[in-house]
Amino acid sequence: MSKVKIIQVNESVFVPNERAAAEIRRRLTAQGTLFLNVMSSPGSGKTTTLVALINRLKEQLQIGEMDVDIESSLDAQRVADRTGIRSMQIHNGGLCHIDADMTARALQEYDTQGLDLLILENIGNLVCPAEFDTGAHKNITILSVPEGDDKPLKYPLMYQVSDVVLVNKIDAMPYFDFDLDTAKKRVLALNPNAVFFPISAKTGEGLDDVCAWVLREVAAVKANAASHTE
Ligand SMILES: Nc1nc2c(ncn2[C@@H]2O[C@H](COP(=O)(O)OP(=O)(O)O)[C@@H](O)[C@H]2O)c(=O)[nH]1
Ligand SMILES: [Mg+2]
Repeated sequence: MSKVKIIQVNESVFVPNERAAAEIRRRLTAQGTLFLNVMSSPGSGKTTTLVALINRLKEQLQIGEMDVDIESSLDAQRVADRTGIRSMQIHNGGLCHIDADMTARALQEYDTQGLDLLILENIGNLVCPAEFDTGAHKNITILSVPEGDDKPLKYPLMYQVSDVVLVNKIDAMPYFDFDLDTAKKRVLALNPNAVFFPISAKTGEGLDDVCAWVLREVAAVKANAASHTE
C-alpha cells in the first residue's frame, strides 16, 4: 500500500478568497503546472474517473493529486494504490467545501515543483464547492447518468462555474431516462462556453478525448509560463 500524507486544514476568515485563489493560479502558472478542480455529487465517479485519466496520462505528464474529505483517506489511498502517483489527503474540519486559503495551506505540504498537472478531487457536493474558487485554472464537474438530466436545473451555480462537464456512466444509459441532448441544452443555457465529454470511467469510452483536452490545457499553461519569463 502506498503511503498517503494526510493534512488537516481549517477555514480561515482572514484571507479574502479571490486574492488567495489568484495567488495560487499565478504561482502554478509561473511554474507551468495546470491545476484542475473536480467537483460532483458523491458517487458520480470522481475517483474512478481520476484513476482512469491519470493512468492514461502518467507516462506523458508528471501528475499530482489531492483529495478533500471530511473524515476518511480512502480516495487518496485509492488513487495512490491504483496509479502509483503521489496523492495527498486533505481533511477539512467537517466543512462541505475547500476554499483557496485552505488549498494554499495544503499546497505548502505538497511539493508541486516539476508537476505538469495537479488535480484536486473536491468534496462530494453540488452546492458548497461551487461557491469557492480554489485557485484552479479549470473547474470540471461530473454529471453521472443515474443522477438524471435535471441536475443543471437544480444546481445552476455548479454548471455556471464549470468549464467542463463530464457526463459519466454512459455505459448505464440503457437503464436510465437520461437524455444527453436535454442535459447539454440545460447546461449551455447556464454556461454557453461549457465543454462536454460523454464518458464511461468504467469502460474507458470517451476518455481519450478528455486526455487530449488535458494535454492542450497543460500546453496552454506552459506557453503562458514561458511568455511571462521572456
Ligand atoms: N457503471 C459505472 N459505474 C461507475 C462509473 N464510474 C464510477 N462508477 C461507480 O460509481 C461508484 C462511485 O464511484 P466513485 O469514483 O467512488 O465516485 P465519487 O464519490 O464521485 O468519487 C463506484 O461504485 C464506481 O465503481 C462508470 O463509468 N460506470
Ligand atoms: Mg471519491
